[in-house]
Amino acid sequence: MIKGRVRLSSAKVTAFAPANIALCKYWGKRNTELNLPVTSSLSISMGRLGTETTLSLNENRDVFYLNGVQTDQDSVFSKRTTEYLDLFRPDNSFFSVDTKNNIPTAAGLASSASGFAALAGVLNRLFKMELDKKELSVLARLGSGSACRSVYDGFVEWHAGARDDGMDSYAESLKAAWPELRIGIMTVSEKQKPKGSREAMAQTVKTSFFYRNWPDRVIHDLTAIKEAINGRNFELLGETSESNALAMHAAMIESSPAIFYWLPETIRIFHRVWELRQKLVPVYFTIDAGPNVKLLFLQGIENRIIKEFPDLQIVKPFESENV
Ligand code: 2P0
Repeated sequence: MIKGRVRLSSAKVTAFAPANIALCKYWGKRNTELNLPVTSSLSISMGRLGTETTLSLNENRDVFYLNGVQTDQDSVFSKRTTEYLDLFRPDNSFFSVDTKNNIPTAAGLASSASGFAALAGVLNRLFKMELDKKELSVLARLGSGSACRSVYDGFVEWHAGARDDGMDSYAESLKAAWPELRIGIMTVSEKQKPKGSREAMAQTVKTSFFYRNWPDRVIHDLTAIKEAINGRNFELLGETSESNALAMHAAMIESSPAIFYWLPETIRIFHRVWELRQKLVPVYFTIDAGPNVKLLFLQGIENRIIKEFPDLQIVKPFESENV
């Protein structure tokens, strides 16, 4: 179906896609082949942090570069990229893929999300498929679930959909800018995590009793976060996002065997955030499938937060905004 729409091009094409951080998480699939989620989710894209990919056709074999270094054919990166390219590959043709991440690869900052969104973008250009954003989102999802959200800037909702073929499982921009919003990245560890999110997700769905409550939890949290965005209610946004992330981790911790991504430093950061809130400093956190913590706060307290966390990498999600 995808191959039917392609027209060959000899060009070298480049596309950028931002990383994204879920405020209401995607955790669990109803179809592992098509990356169809159990629930909808909602994220914020990370502005200029993400992946830039350059693609061209190559003679004889595929070649992949990750941050300037040619990758081994047997690496996870090469295998996942090859599998994805095979969906589009015309007979007897090969690709050269040059991927540059300005975020730590595999450090819980979802470089696979920006990676597959950028790859879908360059394939769309190289083969002149002229897909709209919604179609691009469906294609990106086939590479990695959360990649369907990285097709857009700003706040993004991924609709879970109900169809078996996944054509109603795509992301959409919420078209709401909140220029004062800041994300602070606290990198606790850049090491490869002990268990990838794909495997962790499947295990949680299969063995966690707490996970049975997750779909209801998401319905509640999505409503609250959208209300918070529409009403610029930062406390509601922060409280709901933080609690949603902890609920996801609770389900993982309660699965068998326990999936526990936090390091001592991760927990220390949680406590520092809670202590600040006790002092009426409005800062919240969210955390993905790894030990790194992302802080949520508004521009007005940026100096206070930098004083508290000098190593923080601050992202202004709406800086180069065009939603
Ligand atoms: C998210 N995560 O919503 C959640 C929160 C991690 C924790 O999406 O198997 O790389 O490729 O669909 O998208 C990470 O999982 O998984 C993720 P696949 P993905 O951002």
